[in-house]
Amino acid sequence: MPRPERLNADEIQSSLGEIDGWSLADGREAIQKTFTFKNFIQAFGFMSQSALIAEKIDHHPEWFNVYKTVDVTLATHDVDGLTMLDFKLAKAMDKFSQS
Ligand code: H2B
Repeated sequence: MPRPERLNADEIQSSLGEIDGWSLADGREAIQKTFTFKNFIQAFGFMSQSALIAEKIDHHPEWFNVYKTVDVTLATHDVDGLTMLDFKLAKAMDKFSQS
């Protein structure tokens, strides 16, 4: 499958406008969000659901979990920037975090 193209600054801003709680990372073209759950099991369930979609779309998150918190950073390593895959994964993760 061809990799999607790197988004430009305007495309990044408009894509960011479609999702809540995500912001641009410092010093790097990436987006990040901290998810906080009720407990570790909820956090881990979210990570399991996210892992399945990540495998399906062949696009993987960078994340750091401590107890009920998951810090997520999304970027497309292949283009050293952001692509629509990051926003697709961000939207899916937002949905899983609410279920
Ligand atoms: N995940 C992310 N976040 N960025 C990538 O560029 C990427 C990936 N590339 N998962 C994929 C895997 C690539 O390495 C494989 C070979 O398709």
